[in-house]
Amino acid sequence: MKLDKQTIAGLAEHLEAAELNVRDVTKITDDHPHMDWDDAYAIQDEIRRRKEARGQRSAGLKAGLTSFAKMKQMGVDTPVFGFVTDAMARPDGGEIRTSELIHPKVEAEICIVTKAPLRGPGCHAGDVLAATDFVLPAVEIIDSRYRDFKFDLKSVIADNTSAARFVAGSRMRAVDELDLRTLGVVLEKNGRIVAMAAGAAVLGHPLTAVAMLANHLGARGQHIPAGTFIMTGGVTEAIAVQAGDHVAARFQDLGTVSMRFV
Ligand code: OOG
Ligand code: MG
Repeated sequence: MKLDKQTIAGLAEHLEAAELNVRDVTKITDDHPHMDWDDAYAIQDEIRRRKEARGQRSAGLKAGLTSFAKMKQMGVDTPVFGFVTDAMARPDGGEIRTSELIHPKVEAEICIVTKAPLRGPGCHAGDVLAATDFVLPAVEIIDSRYRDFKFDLKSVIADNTSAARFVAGSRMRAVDELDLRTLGVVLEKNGRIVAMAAGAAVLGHPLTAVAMLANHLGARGQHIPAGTFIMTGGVTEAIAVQAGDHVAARFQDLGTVSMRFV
């Protein structure tokens, strides 16, 4: 760790204020070029603590920058991990208020819920398969607090990996009924196809992202508990949306997740 406790708390407050006031900020590594990975996750942990102190509950974990399309779009090469809370959840088919967001983008994600704890290091996709209760689809609405989505990995980790809203679908399937590599996803905006991919776009197999998350937590003395909802990361590049847009993500075997931006 390169930053002291007070600086970490100050940066968490700074980034949360940007979120709550719907105002973008410059990336924090501009002012703190020496901050390290532990500092970045410590800032994210402090943001989680602040949200929980205000009564929000953890609703799950997320992996991000796991697909080659997303890594290319954002110019990075390593996945990142974050969390979502109950306050970020929106119903399938519902409305998302853009006045609460800076510059939202949508991404289609294959998600799981675990039925057994997952502990790294040494966790692999097979362990994740054995610990998966069911698979479900979701759309994540990301909203980087950084101006023009311009960030580096440490800055985006501190900013809870741009987490803002998410909409989970209601069709769940057993993992052994699906081939998550060939599972197709079509993302539509206003009835037009804007992106498409198969599950293999996420690190070759979406459950690899969960194994990486378990290994990441294991290195920090934490684990993924049973019953955890986990988003494995956008399968395609993220698509910008604005008020008036209708988005539908059509997942092979998992149904459609839709929402309207108002
Ligand atoms: C970071 C969040 C990435 C995903 O699914 O790839 C993410 C960003 O692109 O702003 O959630
Ligand atoms: Mg995402």
